[in-house]
Amino acid sequence: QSSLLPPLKSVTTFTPDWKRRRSTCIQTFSVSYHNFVEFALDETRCHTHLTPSPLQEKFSFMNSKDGKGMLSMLSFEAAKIRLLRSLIIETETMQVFDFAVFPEAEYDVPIFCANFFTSAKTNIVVLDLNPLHDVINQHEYKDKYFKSLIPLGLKYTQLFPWGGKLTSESIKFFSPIVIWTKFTSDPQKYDILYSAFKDYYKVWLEMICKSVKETDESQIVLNLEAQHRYLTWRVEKDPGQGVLKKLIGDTLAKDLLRSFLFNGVDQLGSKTFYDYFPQYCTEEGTLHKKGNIVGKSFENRPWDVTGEFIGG
Ligand code: BLA
Repeated sequence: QSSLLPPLKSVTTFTPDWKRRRSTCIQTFSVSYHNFVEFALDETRCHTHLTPSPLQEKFSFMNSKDGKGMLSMLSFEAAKIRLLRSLIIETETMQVFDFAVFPEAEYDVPIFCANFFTSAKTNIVVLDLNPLHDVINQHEYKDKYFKSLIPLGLKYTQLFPWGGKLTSESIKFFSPIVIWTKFTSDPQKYDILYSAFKDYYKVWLEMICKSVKETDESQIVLNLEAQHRYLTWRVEKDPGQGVLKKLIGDTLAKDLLRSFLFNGVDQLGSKTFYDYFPQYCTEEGTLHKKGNIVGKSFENRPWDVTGEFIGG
């Protein structure tokens, strides 16, 4: 009898938490974003030592209110890296991957950003090295980080057509190599997305490894403000907010956004959303919650093949 039981030791020793938990839910997706995080962590560990973030204690695993979905969170710190964090959401009808790495303010290295939403019908993908500073008008910053990456961007943006109109301000947080796309579920597309993720992450790691600590205090302040502005934008405007609130309720969703996903928004600066984005302030002084007043723009890719901005 007992020989028919699975070898308990190997299960507990070698099966990661998320795999054991997931085996209890119905899997209908041909992609698992856990492989993406595992790749990123392994690759990071080849270059630097990762220490668990203090956030890990509070944010590790959560079930959705209906008990049918789960949220898995990981967070780390490392030299030059203020925060590396990952959120994976798995429900019967969707999978979400939100992975970001935020450099310390002494480095003007872009923020690594992978943001994938998968449902039975569609996939919404943003994969980018989000620039800290203006890459539309500031050629120095753009050339420093993106000039050599244009061919890599072209390779993938030819495979992943532009996803269509998006919230106008978002474009300022994107780089000339941004992959912004939508596609219907297709195993082959996930393979390409995985390659793109690996390639983009490898070049980002190279960037952070090569980066030299800034000593000019005024430049550090600019980097810090750029990070804070980015966090302020995403905390307020993340299109995933609605889904998160439905899954875990308003209070937990807000805490997850402010304390985990966009950690630093309450610590790195004191400016408000209105200070950074005054165009969102209505006459009554309330924030436009739905959509935005500038509207959606950029039907087509606003970067040409040389990485020049052509969005007007
Ligand atoms: C849609 N997510 C989008 C869109 C963008 C992004 C550009 C298109 C809609 C729009 O622009 O209004 C992502 N936008 C970004 C990113 C930046 C930005 C990464 O400005 C960085 C600067 N997305 C999540 C999470 C969920 C999620 C956690 O991050 C779900 C829990 C879902 N994103 C999601 C959904 C949509 C979406 C459901 C489509 C809904 C919509 O269009 O409003």
